[in-house]
Amino acid sequence: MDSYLHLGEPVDPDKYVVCKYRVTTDLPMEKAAEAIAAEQSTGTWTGISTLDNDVFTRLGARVIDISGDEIVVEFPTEDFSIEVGAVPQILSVIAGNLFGLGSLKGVRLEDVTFPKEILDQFKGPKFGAQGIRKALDRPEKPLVGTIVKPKIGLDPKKTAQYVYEAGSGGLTNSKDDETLVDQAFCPIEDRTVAVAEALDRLESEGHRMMHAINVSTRGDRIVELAEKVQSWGARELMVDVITCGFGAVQALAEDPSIKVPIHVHRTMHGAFTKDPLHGVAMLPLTKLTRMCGGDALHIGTLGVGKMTGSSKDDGNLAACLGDDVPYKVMMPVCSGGVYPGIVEAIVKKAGNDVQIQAGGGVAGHPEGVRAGAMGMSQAVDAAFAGIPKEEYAKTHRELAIALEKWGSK
Ligand code: CAP
Ligand code: MG
Repeated sequence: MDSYLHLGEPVDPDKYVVCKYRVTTDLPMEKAAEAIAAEQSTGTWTGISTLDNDVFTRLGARVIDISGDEIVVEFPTEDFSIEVGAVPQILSVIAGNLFGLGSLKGVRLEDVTFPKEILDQFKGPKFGAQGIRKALDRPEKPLVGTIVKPKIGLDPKKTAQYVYEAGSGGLTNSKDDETLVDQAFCPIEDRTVAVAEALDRLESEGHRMMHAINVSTRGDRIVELAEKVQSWGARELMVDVITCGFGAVQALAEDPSIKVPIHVHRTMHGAFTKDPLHGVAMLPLTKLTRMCGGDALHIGTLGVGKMTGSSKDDGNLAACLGDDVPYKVMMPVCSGGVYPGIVEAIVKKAGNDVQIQAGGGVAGHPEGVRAGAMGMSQAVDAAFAGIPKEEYAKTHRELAIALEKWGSK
């Protein structure tokens, strides 16, 4: 039997799923790379009599490159399900057993690229960034949003009041927090109806806004819940992709009865994205979320906000916006410890095709939610116009108060 090592051969992204892994091991790197290629394709820990040469050659993973602690492994498309868009099976090949291999101290999936044959199995976002912008009548400026805070505890009426104040302060988006779905203190039906009324009221006053209702629930119920939430007036849905699974995003995006965009949260991702030497980087997750139909996805604050780990730009922005895949653009969402003083820094890094949102940075404003929303909106307006925030704050007091309270970067 040949080896899984094909070092120096050209990578063939048209025929193979190409993965980049970072490996920490006491083994020689070739041995470690072979162990990964074997475990994830045709092999196991020992030679086996049932593996013939034909299967090995056709389906065996191929280690194409080893540079320092980074290895490139390509998997033949034939290793993947013929079932269209089968993410669980894809993940068990590219990000499965290898993480538990005792011979490796650490292994991290850094990136993956899929050949056209697999990309074409997926539909991508139904609305995408452009669809969201169109619904909000906001063609160019960054979207600016909030997460209703406290995370849990407000009743439907208070939630709707928060949304109304946020909208009257100029925000284009708001959303449930990831831990709020359908608790007794804030039933999802009552919340959705109350928020819909607040959004209608804002619209009658000339301001368009979306609020994403969190429908994260059991796999067998999520589409049904989303349909109900939509019938109660939701203009956007939210789903926690890691806890619900990529199939949940796909089920919502591909269901013809769902006619509103899907905001994708990534709660729990830190469990495997945060360690630089072990786990899965955000980038593969971003690519898969766009493939599965997320219209907007949290990508962190590019090293500026409160969350650590993969919050610096490690390709996620490009994976949301790039035209190298046959899908609509997915709106990148910068969230986590955002306040007006860091908006300029985020826009400088991310550009204008972004949704910037703040929970504490709105609800924590000394003059309340409406003023907090005004502070955030003013910060975005200043960044969009290229006017330094300190300059803009001279004529915009809500921004000035926010800068005084939280400072800036
Ligand atoms: C932001 C947030 C989001 C984080 C998650 C929160 O609130 O609602 O869940 O953005 O970060 O609860 O922290 P604040 P990430 O604005 O009050 O920080 O998307 O990076 O995982
Ligand atoms: Mg949150």
